[in-house]
Amino acid sequence: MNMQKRVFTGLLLLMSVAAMAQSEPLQNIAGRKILSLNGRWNYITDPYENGYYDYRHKPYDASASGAGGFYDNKKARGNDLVEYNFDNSPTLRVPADWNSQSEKLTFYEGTIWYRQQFTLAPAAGKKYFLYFGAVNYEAHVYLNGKKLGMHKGGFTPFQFDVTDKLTNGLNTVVVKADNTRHQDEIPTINTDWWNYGGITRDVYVAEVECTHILDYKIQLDKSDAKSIIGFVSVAGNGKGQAVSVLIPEAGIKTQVTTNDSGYAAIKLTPKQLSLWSPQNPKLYQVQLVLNGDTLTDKIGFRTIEVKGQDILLNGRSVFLSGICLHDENPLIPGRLRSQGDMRMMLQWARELNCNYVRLAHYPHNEEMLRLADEMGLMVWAEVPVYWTISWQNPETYANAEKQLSDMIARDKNRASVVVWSVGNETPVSEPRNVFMGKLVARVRQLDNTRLVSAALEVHREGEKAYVNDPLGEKLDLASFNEYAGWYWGGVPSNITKYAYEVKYNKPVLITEFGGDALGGYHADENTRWSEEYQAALYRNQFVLLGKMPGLRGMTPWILCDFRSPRRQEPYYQDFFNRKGLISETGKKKLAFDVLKTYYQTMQQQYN
Ligand code: GCB
Repeated sequence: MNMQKRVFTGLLLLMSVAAMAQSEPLQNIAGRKILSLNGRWNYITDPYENGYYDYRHKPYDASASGAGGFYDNKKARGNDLVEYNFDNSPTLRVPADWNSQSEKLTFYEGTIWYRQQFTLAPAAGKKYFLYFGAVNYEAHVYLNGKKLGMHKGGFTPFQFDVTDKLTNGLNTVVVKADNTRHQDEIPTINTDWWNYGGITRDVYVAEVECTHILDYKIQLDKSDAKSIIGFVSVAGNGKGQAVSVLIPEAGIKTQVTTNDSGYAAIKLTPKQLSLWSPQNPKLYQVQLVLNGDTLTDKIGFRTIEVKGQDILLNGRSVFLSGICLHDENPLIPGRLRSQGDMRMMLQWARELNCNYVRLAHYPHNEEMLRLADEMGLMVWAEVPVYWTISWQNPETYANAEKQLSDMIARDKNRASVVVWSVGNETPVSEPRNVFMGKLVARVRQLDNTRLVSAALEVHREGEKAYVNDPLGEKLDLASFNEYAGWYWGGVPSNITKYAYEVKYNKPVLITEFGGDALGGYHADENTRWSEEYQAALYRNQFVLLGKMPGLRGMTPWILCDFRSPRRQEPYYQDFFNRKGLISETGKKKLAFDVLKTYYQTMQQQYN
């Protein structure tokens, strides 16, 4: 086990914390005092959920004693009948998906039990949280045999207050991770990506003071480059706490005092700021000090707004030269596991002359957003409200809204994020319009410093392609996916005869276009699956899209080939979606350079 950072010492304070429920995650987890539980975890594959249900299919953890499940972490003594054993079970790396770690697990969907042990000497008067960056999809978490709670949603963080559940000495965490797909969940059963299971992101124990900074937001006002706005919230004895806010390099040193709910608004007017942009990804060190304890972050300041058909970054019209990314390293292939993986992906985007990325179709790792801040890439961030969701189920809506607000809560301090997306290719209907409209309204309540959008669809009549989804009225951008030259429109040279008719006077952003090419397969421009076909598709797309005067950016689909169970053509696809500009062996296809050159031209036009 990787015992990172400071290891805690001291005695456990026996505090009676009322509920051990899930608590709102700490802002900036990596900036806290943390013990990493990353590393090798023992695991048990449990397709029949024997470790969760008894033979009458009743959950053990709902019984009077709460005992009986694998989370008891039992060991047979003598002749005892115990039909599992974590000690003798194999291990999986955390963070990482399970599918990429064992051939037996490549296609596995269901329950896997994880166990990790760590020693800790909890200190008196401190609070402890067990934090998970993400577990796909449903996680039941137990500490020392006691259930902490359950979390749904494969891409957002969650934590539990474990202050009075920790033992001074050896502690055991058991997680039941279940990635079974269900119609009513977010995402639903049908997606075009691999349903990677497991504890895919970091796990930490964080130690904080009983009264501590829980959350903060510090961002430039959306349309006023002179004001930094936001808030700080204090948990514990939060009322009337003085919090100092320092941005030394910008000459800011001020103090705010929290109200009865532990909340204080922040409004700062720095004399001068060097604004964040892809050309100048300037980040300021921001310090929040409470009772002598300093929490440090690196934050960039920029404005983003829409004016007519222009997108203004720091008041200047920009063209978003982007590319879509999945949270998947094609070379594993599997979920990104480390900062190195993430840097590789974003470096490839920079090499393409991108100033922007679409992190499809769900929240990516927090570290990815921090890297985008540092590397100067604007970001479209999205929730997995993808294709045909159960629009009429109130629980499904609540789940979507929760994932959306958790994503915003986590990433609201990242200058790189310029667009929050509420979903992708959702089919128009009244219940869907209501569902999506509510999500848009929710984003506007939560964050008024960014744009709100969604990836819409087009419908065609003859040679006209219309963008008139009623949801478009509520969005800041006319953003849509279109697959001329692949799913319709014939061969690439044919697509320039089409024309788009966009109903809204808003900046047009093409959120997807593309076609499959098997890396290394060469043929003529009319032969599907060849690199030449894909390159020709890109060239003709630029002509087609260039007909729209409002075109302000694009994120073709996609940077790298990625795994998908929907892609079954055995030779060309072999369970890979091949629309990547980079193959699963890391080879750049011909279209990579075509897009790179186009972006160079666009950047020259806009500079
Ligand atoms: C889309 C989806 C994306 C798919 C892509 C494709 O429209 O948004 O998730 O992977 O098309 O390759 O068909």
